[in-house]
Parts: sequence; C-alpha cells; structure tokens
Amino acid sequence: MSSEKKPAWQALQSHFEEIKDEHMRDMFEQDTNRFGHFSLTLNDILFDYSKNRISPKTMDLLLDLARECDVQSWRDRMFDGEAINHTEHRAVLHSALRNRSGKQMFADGENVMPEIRHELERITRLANDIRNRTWRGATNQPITDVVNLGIGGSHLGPMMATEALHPYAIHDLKIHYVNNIDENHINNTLETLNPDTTLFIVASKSFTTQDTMMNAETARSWLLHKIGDSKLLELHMIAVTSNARAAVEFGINEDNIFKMWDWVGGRYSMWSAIGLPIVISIGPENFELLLQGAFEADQHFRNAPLDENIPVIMALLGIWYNNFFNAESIAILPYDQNMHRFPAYLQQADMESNGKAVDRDGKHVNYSTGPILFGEIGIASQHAFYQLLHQGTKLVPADMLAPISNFACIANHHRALMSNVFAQTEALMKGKNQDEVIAELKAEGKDDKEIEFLLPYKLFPGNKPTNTFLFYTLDPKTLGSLIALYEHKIFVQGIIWNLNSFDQWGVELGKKMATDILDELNEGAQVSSHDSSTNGLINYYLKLRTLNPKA
Ligand code: G6Q
Repeated sequence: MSSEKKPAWQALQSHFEEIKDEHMRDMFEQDTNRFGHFSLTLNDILFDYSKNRISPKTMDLLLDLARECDVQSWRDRMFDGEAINHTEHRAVLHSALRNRSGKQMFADGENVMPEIRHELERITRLANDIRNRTWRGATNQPITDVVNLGIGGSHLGPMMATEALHPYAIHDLKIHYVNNIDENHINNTLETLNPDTTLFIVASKSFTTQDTMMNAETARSWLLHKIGDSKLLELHMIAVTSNARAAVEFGINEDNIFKMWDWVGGRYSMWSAIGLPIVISIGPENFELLLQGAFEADQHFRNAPLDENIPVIMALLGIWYNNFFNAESIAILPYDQNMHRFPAYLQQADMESNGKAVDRDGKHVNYSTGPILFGEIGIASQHAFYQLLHQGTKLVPADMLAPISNFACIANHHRALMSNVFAQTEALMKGKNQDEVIAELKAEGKDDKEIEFLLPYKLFPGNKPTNTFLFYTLDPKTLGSLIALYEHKIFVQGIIWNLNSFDQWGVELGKKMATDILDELNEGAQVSSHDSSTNGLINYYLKLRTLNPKA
C-alpha cells in the first residue's frame, strides 16, 4: 500500500488540521517539562526535539506510521544483509564495516567480517608506515603530503571527517582533496607539492569515473616527469577500488590496492578503505573510535524502542514537516567550525538517497519525498541566511549541532558561541509578538508614529522548528555516532516513502550525455543535433575557444 494510504498517514492528516496553528510558545507554557518529554540521549549526545510543532499525540501517530510501514522489519532486513537495494540486487551493509560486536554479518550467504578485518589491518599498516615515516618515496624521502583523488562518495566523507577531526591530525602530514575535473583544482594543489614527498590515493569504487581518472592521469604524468622510472610510481600512487584489474592496468601495484565491496554504496563508504585519508590523518586508534561511535549508534538504532530511537524520531519529524506542513527544505547548522563540510556531506547522503519519485514498486509517488538539504556553519549563517528562517515565508526546519567543549576551548569564545546556539533556537521558537515589540520600541524612546510604522517589520512569528544536538566534544567517537544517526534517519525516511535509498540512477543521464558531447567538442565542428539552446551554447564555446590555442 502506498504510504499516504496508510491509516496512520490519514490520521496524521486530520491531526495536522488540529495542530497546525498551535504555537510552540503555548505548548511550552502548557507543559513545563516539555524538554523532559521530548529529548533523548545516546552516550553524551543529547538530542532535544522539544522545539518542534508536535504534541504527544503527534508523536504517537508518527510512531504508528513507522510501525505500519514496517520500519523495524526493514531495519532487520538491512542488518541481515538482504539485497534491499533491489534495483542493483545488492545488500546494504555499511554497518558491517563498523561492526565491533565480534559477531558475523552476511551478504549473499557469505560472512563479510573476515575480509573487512583483513582490509582494516592493511589500511592500519599502511597508515602507520606513512605516519611513522617508514614509507619512503622514490628518492627515499618520507611522505609529507597525501592527495585523495576521488569524487562524490569517494571524496565527501573522508574530506568532511578529516576537517571535523582536525585537532586529532598528525601535524607534519597534510591531506589534500581533489575532486573537480576542472584543471584549476589539481593545478592549484600540485603547485604547492613536491613529487618526492607526495602520495596519491586514487579513490574510485568503479575506477572508471571520468573526473577521478583524468585527475589520476594528470597526477601520474606530474610524478613521472620528476621521478622518471614508471616502476617507482608504486611508491607514490595507491588505490581504493572494487575494480582491482583496472587499477593494475593503470599502473598501481596490486599490493597497494585496497578493497571495496558491492554492498557498500559510495555515500556510505567512509567506514571502508575509502576512509584511508582519515586513518592517515588521525591514526588507526582514532579511526577505530570513529567506527566504535558509529557501531554504538547502530546498536541504538537496532535495539532502542521506536519511541526512544533517535534516528527514528529524527526521520518522523522530517516526514511531519515534509509531508504535512509541506516544508521543502531542511537546514543543517553546525556550531563547530571543524564541521564546516558536514552539511555538504549530509547533502549527498540525504539527497542522493531519497531524492526520488519512483517507489520500490516502480510506481510514481504522489507525495513529496526527500527534502532539499542545505546548511553552513551556524554562526556565519546567522549573519547571512537566518533572516529567511526567522521572517521569511518558508518553513525551514533546522538541526543545530554544538560541542559543549572543544580542543582549544577558550572560555570567552566558547561561551559566546554557545549563547548563540541557545538564543537562536529560542528565538526561532518564540519569535517576538506585538506587545514585546511595542514595549521594546517604547524603551528605545520611539514615538507612537514611529512605533506604528516599525511594528510589522519588527515582528517575529516564531513557531520555527529546530532539533538541537549537544555533545561533550567533537571527538572521533562522537562524530562516528552523529554520522550513523543521520544515515539511519535517511534509511527510515526511505522506508516510509517506500523508496530504494541505495541506488542513484539520477546521476546517469548527465554523465552519458557529457561523454557524447565531449566527442563533439574534441571534433570541433559546429553542431546542430541538439535543442537550439544547447546548440547555441556549444557553438558559442567552440567559437570563443579559438582565442586560446590551448583550450
Ligand atoms: C555515491 C555515488 C557517487 C559515487 C561517485 C564516485 O553513493 O555512487 O557519489 O561515489 O560517483 O564513484 P566512484 O567511487 O566509482 O568513482
């Protein structure tokens, strides 16, 4: 049965009519322990969801929806290694990569744990060799710079995590990321590097992705130009891929190829050897803690009752706004500078997973699915787009994330930071009403005419929902837990929308067309086979490109 025909969905629709105009201000007044009723913890992570437009009845109905959509049995099917990615006939087992239980996990009837442990040992050895300077380049110098060449799922996770865990990074080793086929990216990166002390990781599950392969070829030429002998290339280039044959053909030594599996999707792969830059940066022990944090979130997701299950609640709140309030977007707003790529990471995880309009039965859905996810560092955003959150016409539910303490912790900085977190969630919830605005303007000495004029501009409607995550500090374990909570939230929403969250056919069309157009650009003759806009753009490009003989 399609999701919106479920009895709980219908009940939520009627309940929405009852509650839609209620203000959270009143809800907080009516229930003085609203925070106690609507907050949960996982280790030191506090999840406060009390500033949402919900009542106990809303939560009961949303939980009914989760039950009617069989969230629990789908969850078990995922952890049991069933091929729930049905369009690609694949299991979805990123949780196996961080399975610390000592128990077996299966894909296609095969226990995947021995291979996972084996690869983890291999990346640990490699990372240690680089970190303790045992790994030497062609001129016997230690590695000072590691460049990850990858895109999408082979880029965003490691980049986000190395940034987030910067305080745990080894100091005399720099990690760089190149994902863009635009030559500016690799050129700007190579400009600062010395081939003798640089190691490239070609990170590509398929080892066919145009962007990554082109960057890998440029990197290989740059290395060969300096070190000359192609046999020495193996000291400067390694690969992470499930296509070992292509990596060997490219010139990478078999011993330096780290494995990926079909049952890990790119955007869920930072826990595998794709996380190698993270291991090199923060060290194997810290990487194990990252895995441990994710494992603990997995355990929570598997075992906590639905009404105490953080990712389930996160997902249901998202459904509430997306499908009943018709909110189109969500904002991810970390109050930790090191989390500056966290929104970008979640953007892929969420939008590539649930940005779909065809359900598991091949039918076009007639309800809204994955939201537009955007975000930035909270503090910077306050001075940029929060205006729209506070006074715009759109409802944008937001997640705020903040550490109670951080590595450098300077009290005046950190207390000021935290005061902003608390102030923003309160301001978004409460808003500012007419009486408050008038009293404030009077106190400023404004006359009645000026007050009447300014009043509409100074009103804040409030009733804007936020979730707040507070955690002691952004250490590897906490980061692992936070990411896994979001992964499971996305999973639960996919189940409720009856989607396959683990394929991504939507990225294919543009890729294929780009390949065909590249042939036309290489040929260089004027084109007429496309629509008039595309013909016009290509022909304009071909004309002006003659200005630069290198273009
Ligand atoms: C992620 C997607 C996609 C993928 C990239 C890179 O889930 O599948 O973002 O990770 O297209 O693919 P390769 O790792 O195969 O180069």
